[in-house]
Amino acid sequence: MPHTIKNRLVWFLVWYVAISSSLFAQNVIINSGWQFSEDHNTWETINLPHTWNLEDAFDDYPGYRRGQGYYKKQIYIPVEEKDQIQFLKFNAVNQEATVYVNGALIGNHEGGYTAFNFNITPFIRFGEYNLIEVTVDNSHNENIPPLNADFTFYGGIYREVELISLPKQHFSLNDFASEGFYVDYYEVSNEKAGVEVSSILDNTSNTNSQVSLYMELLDANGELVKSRTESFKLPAESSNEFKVKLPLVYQPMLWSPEQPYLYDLVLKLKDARGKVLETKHSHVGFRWTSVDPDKGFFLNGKPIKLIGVNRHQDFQGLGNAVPIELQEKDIYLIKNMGGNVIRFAHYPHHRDLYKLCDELGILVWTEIPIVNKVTDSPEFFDVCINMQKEHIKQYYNYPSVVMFGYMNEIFIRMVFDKYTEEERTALKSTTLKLANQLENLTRELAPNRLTVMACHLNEIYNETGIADLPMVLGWNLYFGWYDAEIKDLGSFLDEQHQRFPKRSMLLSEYGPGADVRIFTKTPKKFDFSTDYQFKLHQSYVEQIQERPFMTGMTAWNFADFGSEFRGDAIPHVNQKGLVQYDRTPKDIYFWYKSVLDKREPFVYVATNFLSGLTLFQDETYPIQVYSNQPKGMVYVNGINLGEISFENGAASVEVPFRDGENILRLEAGNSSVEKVVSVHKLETLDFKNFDQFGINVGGHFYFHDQERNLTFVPDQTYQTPGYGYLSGAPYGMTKDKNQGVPFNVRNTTSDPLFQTMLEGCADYKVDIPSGEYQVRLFFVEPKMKPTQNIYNLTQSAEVVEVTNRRIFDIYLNGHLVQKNVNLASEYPEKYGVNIISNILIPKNEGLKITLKPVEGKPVLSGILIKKIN
Ligand code: GCB
Repeated sequence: MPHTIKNRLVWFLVWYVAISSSLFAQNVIINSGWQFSEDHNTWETINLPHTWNLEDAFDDYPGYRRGQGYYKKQIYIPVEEKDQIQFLKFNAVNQEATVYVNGALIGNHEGGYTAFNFNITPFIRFGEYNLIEVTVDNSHNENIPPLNADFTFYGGIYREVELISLPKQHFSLNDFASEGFYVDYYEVSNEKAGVEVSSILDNTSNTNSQVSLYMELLDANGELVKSRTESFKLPAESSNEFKVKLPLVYQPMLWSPEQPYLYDLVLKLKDARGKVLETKHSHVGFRWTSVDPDKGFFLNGKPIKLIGVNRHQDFQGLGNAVPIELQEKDIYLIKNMGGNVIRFAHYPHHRDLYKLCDELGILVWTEIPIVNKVTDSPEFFDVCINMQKEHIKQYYNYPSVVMFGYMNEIFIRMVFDKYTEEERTALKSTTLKLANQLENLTRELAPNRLTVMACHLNEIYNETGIADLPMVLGWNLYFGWYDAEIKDLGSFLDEQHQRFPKRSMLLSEYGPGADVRIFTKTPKKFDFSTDYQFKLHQSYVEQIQERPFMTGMTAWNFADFGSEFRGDAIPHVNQKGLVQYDRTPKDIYFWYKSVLDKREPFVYVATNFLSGLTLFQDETYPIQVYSNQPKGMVYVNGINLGEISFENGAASVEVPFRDGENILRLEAGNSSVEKVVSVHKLETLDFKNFDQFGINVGGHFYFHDQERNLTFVPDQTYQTPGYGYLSGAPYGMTKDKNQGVPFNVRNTTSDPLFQTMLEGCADYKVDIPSGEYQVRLFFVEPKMKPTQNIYNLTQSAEVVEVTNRRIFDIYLNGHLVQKNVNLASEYPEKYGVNIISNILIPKNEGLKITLKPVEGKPVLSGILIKKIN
């Protein structure tokens, strides 16, 4: 090709691309290369999603930084785009954002979980770099919900930022940052179904424009099902709403969890010459829902028990700044477990997750974060109303969304905080007023969805009448954890059903905390054992299954999540997850799979976390096995233990383990699984096939200590030959609470080892043979100033002066190790203390630990003995 022709062709292409690009809508995610600073002085380069609370929300010091953070970024906007409209869209910033472009204030947004956008066109310099600056504030703000809640309010720009370039005629971005169109359905049934689209079309030019809207509905194979074109006049500088119905589809494919059939709705906005200005897509899922106070939930006219989970959005090590790909894995995990519903708690989550719920067939409850209490101010009301508008409009088009909610346990602070009677009355009426406004707004904006709210166990919701507002009433019930006993769930629900026969109810939260490092033969309330977690969930599912009037249940929570003030077995983390904070499933996840997922035979042996199981002499250990089959066969080391029947997806097998590796095999249906379990089988404490021995003093459970890669055995009263205490009693253990001290212990990650302890223990015996040993004793002062956890209704409210609570001397076999140990005054508060010393034990004497009280009662949390010689 001659050089000049080639040059011309290149120039033509450059010109063509420039011209044509100026005609199309474009959307660029600008997540990379932002500058971040906490003080306007030191800046670091970061990528979004980002939060500044990754470390301080998990360290040993109470609180985390709630204040301002500053972000800035330069973006180049080409001169070719000067006829376009430029929008900056923030998908979520927690919790208040103030945005500047080239130094000019563009706008402010309150609320950390919904998207917002600003038209920045007038402030842009085309053909140049433009400076975007965002001041983010996550300080407590009386006018922005949530005011208080059991999760960490990480500050930062934690979802994508988009730069959107639009032709002057476009789908509006000014309607609460929605897509500018809303998909509705008409006459949906087995025989036929119709789609109606309301589009908001903006014309920002100063001349009238003629546009056309081409709409097509494609089936799952991409084949055209229906289409329609409409022409509209858009007056200069106007925003217009047009409703268009596509013709009815006969014999439609319906959407359901078993068959989440989706059609693709395509909208093409064209100019007068037929050039496409903007293209939009939406899922279309034909389905209808209803609730019946006696018969539960119905999808497409058929009853369906909703069983699934709540989900929080944060992830271990990432806070709320979680890449979307990682978040999507949660939805796959939930589907794979057999869950058919997700409550996105307590705020709207990333929109792509709702899209995935459409695709995988999971029904959704979505809500805004008005949690625990409200503020009686017009500003607070305005923010709440605005937030619910954003929420509904931004999440409207997902067919998976069947319930829109707006409040969670809204009276809980009022029940626990100190108020005068007058204040209480006023707060009740303010709360009710706001609830009424939000209920009406939700019904008006989302007429084809169910409204919903979640309450905690208190009569106040009935008495105020707030519980009668939503179409579905969620109860968050923690029988067998914070309240009463596991079995009390059913009778509570029966009583409510009888008293309020017109209400449709859903068990919106339930579940105990569970730590995979804690396992036991004797699960107890509030001990954080995975065994208690199993016991509670199994019974709850049974109790709900038995009650047709219950629409369903959503476990609290899918995953462990960050809650800074908590002192669970892992401090700062709420451990009620079915999977861990990093999403490694706990055993209970697989139990749910065995009861919910009937697609193919499934078997599971719950031994994944039985690390370092130590058994004495003839002791056996009960192993849980799960399956969706009625019967199965278990083998240990090739020996058939006989046929087992699965009830409610599970069976317990007493396994006679041998020392060393054991092979457990489970067969059911045509499925089988083999697991290797390593067990220390001890005849005596002879240190022959082990070199360390640890005792979880004061605790009834095994504790697998990851710091030392060792499992501490449960404590006991002295048994000969063996180990145990001769005096004292487990500290802080009651019928209702078996955690010892429910607080963060500083300077350790082995909190459960410290949290349980013996008090008043003068003598402790361990029958070890002669030799040289290192003995490590673990202590913590239990009288700590608790951080208030209003959810933990069993926590003792003991706030005490701790100095000189207890002073004691430590002896090993009569030899003084340390005198006048005073945990309260020698160490910082809540400090995990190790005292280590070596001892030579002469023939047959064994080890005797003596804590001689000088003042008060001595305490002891753990013993670790290492053989040296
Ligand atoms: C609740 C709350 C939830 C808490 C949960 C708990 O009822 O709605 O936000 O995290 O209890 O674990 O205590």
